[in-house]
Amino acid sequence: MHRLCRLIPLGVVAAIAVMLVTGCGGSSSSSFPTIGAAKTYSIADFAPAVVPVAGKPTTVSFGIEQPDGALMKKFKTGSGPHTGIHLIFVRSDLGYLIHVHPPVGADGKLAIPVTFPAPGRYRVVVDVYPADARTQPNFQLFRTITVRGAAAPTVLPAPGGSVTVSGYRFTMEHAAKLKAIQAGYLKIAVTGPDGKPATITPWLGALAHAIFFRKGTLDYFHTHVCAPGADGCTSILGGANVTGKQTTPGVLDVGVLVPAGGTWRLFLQCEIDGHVLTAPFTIPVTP
Ligand SMILES: [Cu+2]
Repeated sequence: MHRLCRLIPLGVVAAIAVMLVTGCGGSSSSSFPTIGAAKTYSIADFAPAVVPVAGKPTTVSFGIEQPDGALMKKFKTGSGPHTGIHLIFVRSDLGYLIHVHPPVGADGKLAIPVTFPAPGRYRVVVDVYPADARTQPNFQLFRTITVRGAAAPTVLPAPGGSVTVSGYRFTMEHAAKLKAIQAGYLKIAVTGPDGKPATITPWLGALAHAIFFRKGTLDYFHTHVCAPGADGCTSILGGANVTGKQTTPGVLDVGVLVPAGGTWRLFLQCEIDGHVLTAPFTIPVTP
């Protein structure tokens, strides 16, 4: 079975609308039916909206309210990366990213401790994969969290180059000329502290998670690099799709398929030698 990830273009309401038509009873022919508000999926009981301090664990909790008002209790399961709930926090200047998968309680409540690295305003992306997805495999809901304190602004580096994280070096070896809504690839080589190609271990169902946010609007796109033979690694946007792969050990072909031009930041996440590493790059995309 092919499991595909359809990422919703930003600005589109990430929900299935159920129109309720009321007021149709009776014999009067003079009144028009009243159309109720569209019922959608939404985040319920989100807490906290304000985090007291950076560097200390804070429990973030919420539920996914369904159109019928009940909390969603069943999420998609399986071996690939496109399952359950991805909970992602990105600071509004694209300086920091957190990516976790909160466990689902029997009552549908989700809670997970999160340690924010620095003060500032964070966009919260809840990427939901319902168990009974019919029309689309996933959708996203959004919130904002503010971590108290003065935020030192992040200056995004120039595109390309290298990033060293905990002694591991990520080098952009080739960047395609990227255009909005067209699949393109970035070749990123990873070496260990010894300078040799790194051995990347699958983490959360993928060899690497490529999480993209657009500067300013904080539009979101998320794709994966999978081990050979793994399924559920293709991302679709409009009529285009992209599947990342590891060409040679330690070299990742990361697929990019973003909905709009502008400056994007790629947060490439993978596990090497027991460490989960996040390597950020600046990615220009023409409209
Ligand atoms: Cu992922």
